[in-house]
Amino acid sequence: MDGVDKEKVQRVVYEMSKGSKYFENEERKEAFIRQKIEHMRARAAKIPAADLSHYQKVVDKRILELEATRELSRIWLHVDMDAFYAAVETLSNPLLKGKPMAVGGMSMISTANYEARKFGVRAAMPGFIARKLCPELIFVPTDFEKYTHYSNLTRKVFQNYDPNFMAASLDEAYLDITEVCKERGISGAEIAEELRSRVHEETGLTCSAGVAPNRLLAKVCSDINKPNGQFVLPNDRMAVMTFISSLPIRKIGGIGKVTENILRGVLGINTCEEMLRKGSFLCALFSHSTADFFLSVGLGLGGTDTPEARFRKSISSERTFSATQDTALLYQKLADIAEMLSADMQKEGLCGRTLTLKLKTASFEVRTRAVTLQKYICSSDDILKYASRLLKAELPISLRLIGLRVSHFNEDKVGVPVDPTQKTLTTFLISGDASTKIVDDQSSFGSDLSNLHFRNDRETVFSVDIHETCHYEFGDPFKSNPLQDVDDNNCISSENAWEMEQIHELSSNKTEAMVKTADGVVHTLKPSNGVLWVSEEDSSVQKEPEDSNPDRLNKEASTLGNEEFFLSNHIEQLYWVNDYRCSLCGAELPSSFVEERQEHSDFHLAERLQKEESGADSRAMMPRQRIVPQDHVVNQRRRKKHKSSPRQGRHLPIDSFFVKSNQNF
Ligand code: DCP
Ligand code: MG
Repeated sequence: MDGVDKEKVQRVVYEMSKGSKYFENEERKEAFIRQKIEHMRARAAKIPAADLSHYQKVVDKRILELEATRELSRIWLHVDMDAFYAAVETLSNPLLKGKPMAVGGMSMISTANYEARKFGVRAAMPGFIARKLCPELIFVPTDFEKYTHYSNLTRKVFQNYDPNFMAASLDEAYLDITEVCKERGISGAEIAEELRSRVHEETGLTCSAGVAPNRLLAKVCSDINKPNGQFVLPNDRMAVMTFISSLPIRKIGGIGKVTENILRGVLGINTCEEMLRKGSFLCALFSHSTADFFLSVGLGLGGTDTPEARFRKSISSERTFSATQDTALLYQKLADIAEMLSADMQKEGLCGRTLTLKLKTASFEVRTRAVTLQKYICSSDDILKYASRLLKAELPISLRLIGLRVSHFNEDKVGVPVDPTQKTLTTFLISGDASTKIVDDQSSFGSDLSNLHFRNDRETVFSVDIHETCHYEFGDPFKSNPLQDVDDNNCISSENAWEMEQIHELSSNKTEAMVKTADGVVHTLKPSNGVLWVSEEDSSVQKEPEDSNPDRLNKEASTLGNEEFFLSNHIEQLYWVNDYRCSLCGAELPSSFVEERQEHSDFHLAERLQKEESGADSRAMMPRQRIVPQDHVVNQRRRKKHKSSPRQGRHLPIDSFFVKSNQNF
C-alpha cells in the first residue's frame, strides 16, 4: 500500500518475531528456497547451447499454439469486496468508521481496514505485531455468520448479471458478463459500475471490479483501483499484451512468493513478458504443464469457459493448428475431427441431429455454422458429409482452428444414458478424459424437424475451449495448480522438452505410448479427442489435484513448518489415481467435476489441518450446487457429515507457530 513505511514495518516484524518458532520456520524456508535457486541456477548454466536452441523451437511452436487458443469474445468481471470482514464489522458498529481496526485477535488477524493498512497492518499478521505497528488499532472478533449473510446478499446481485457466476470465496466472484453486455447494448465498464452500486445499495458495502477478456486478467484488474474502484482491460490483443508486458509476475493468481523468488532468482524474470523471453529455459527447467502455464501468462491468456450444468447436451472436438488456407489440408483436418468425434460418440452411444462447425480464422474471428438434420447421425461419414457442406460455404478462408459439435441427442435410444456424465468409471478410463470432450448445455438450436435448417452465428457458442495437445487450463483459480513442481521441489529435468515433443507427436499420430520422464515417472499418453490424456503410473509421485487453489501450496509453504509442509505435500497430499480416484480415501471423481474435486480436496485439507491445528480461522466458501452423478452425491453426503469447515486450510494458522505472543504486552 502506498504511504506505508515498509522499512519500519519490516523492522518491527523482525524484532517482534525474532526467536519465535515462526521466525525459525521462516528462516528455514528461506534457506531452502535459496538452496533450490542455487541448484536450479547450476542446472540452467549447464544446459548446452544446442539444447537451448532446440527448446526455443519447441517454445516457439507452443506459443503459436497457445496464441491460437486466444479467446477475445468473452467479457469477464471479477468482483472483490473491500476489506470485507472489517467493512461488515463497521456496518454493525458505525463507531468504528474511520478508525484503524482489525478483525481477529492477538495471535492472528483476518483482515484490517484501509486506515489500519496505512500502518502496515495486514491479513494473516499476528495481532500483537499489528498493535505494535499501530498502537491505536481496535480488534474485533470474527463473526462468520455475519460475513456469510452479507456474502449471500452480494451473490443475489451477481445472479442478475450472470446466473452461473463462480464464487471464489465469500467476498470474491467471477461473472461472465458477455451476454448481459450484448443484451443491454452496454459496455463491461458500465456493467461494472452498475453492479458495484447495486452491491452498495443492497449491503452498504463497497467492492472493486476488474473487467477483462479472461478470468486471470479480470482478477488482476480488480486489484488495480482498490478500494471502491474498477479497471477495464479491453478485449483487444494489443491492449492485453501491453498490459501484461510490465505486469509483475506476483500479480498473477497462482504465482506466490516461492514461485516469484525462484523465477527471479534463477532466470531474472520479474514481469510476465519476460516469461516469453526466457521460454527456452522455462521449457528446459520445468515440466511441460508448468512451462505452458508460464507461457500462457506471458501471453495474457486465462480461463474463458463457463462451466455450467453438468448434464451433457452436446459433444464436440476441436483442433488448433498454424493458420492455413490450404483447402485440402482444411478438409483433411475436418475429416480427422469428424472421425474423432464419431469415435467418442459411439463410445458413449450418442446420436445427434444438430451439427455445429466452429471456425477460428487467422485473424481470430470465431464463426459458428450449424445445421439441424431430420435424422440422427453419429458415423464419421455422416458427420463429415454435413460438416464439409458447412465448411465449403466459407471457402476460401484461412483458419487456425476447426471444431465440430453434435447436439440434440436422441436420448430415448435404448442403452443411451439420459445423463451421459453418469457413465461408469470404466468408461472414463477407456474413453480417456471426459473433460476433453466439450460438455455444453447451450444447445439452443432450432428444433425444426421438417426442414434442413442452417444457422449462421457470428459468435462463440462453444462453452469450453480445449487445446489440441494439452488438457490443462492455465492459471485458473478453478483448475489445477500447474506450479506444483515449482513449489514442491519436483521440477522435471530437461527431458521434459522431449516429453513435450512426444506429446505433440502423439497427438498427431493418434497412437498411445508410454513416456518415461527424467523423474522416473511413466506416463501413459493417450490422445483422445485431439487432447492427450496423461496418466501417471507411478503413484509415488505426487500430482496436484486438478482443482486446487493455485496459490495454496504457496500458502501452505508459508503456513506450515517445513517438516509439516513436506509431510503434507509428499505423504498426505491428495492426488487423483488414474485421474479419477482420490489417493487418500478412494472416492471416485472424474476430472470434469472441478468444483466437487475442489471441495473434496478441501475436505481432506481441513481434516488434516484439524489434526495439526488447535484453532484455525476460516474463510468459508459456500460451494455452489452442481448436478452430479448419483454415486458422487452419495459419497458427497457421506463426506459432508464429517466436514465441519471445508476451507479451513486457506488461511494462515500462524498462531500455532508463535509462542512469544503475550510477552510483548
Ligand atoms: N481473509 C482471511 N485471511 C487471510 C486473507 C483474507 O481470513 N489471510 C478473509 C478476511 C477478508 C476476506 O477473507 O476480509 C476477503 O479476503 P481479501 O483477500 O479479499 O481481503 P479483504 O476483502 O479484507 O481486503 P481487500 O480490500 O484487499 O480485498
Ligand atoms: Mg476482498
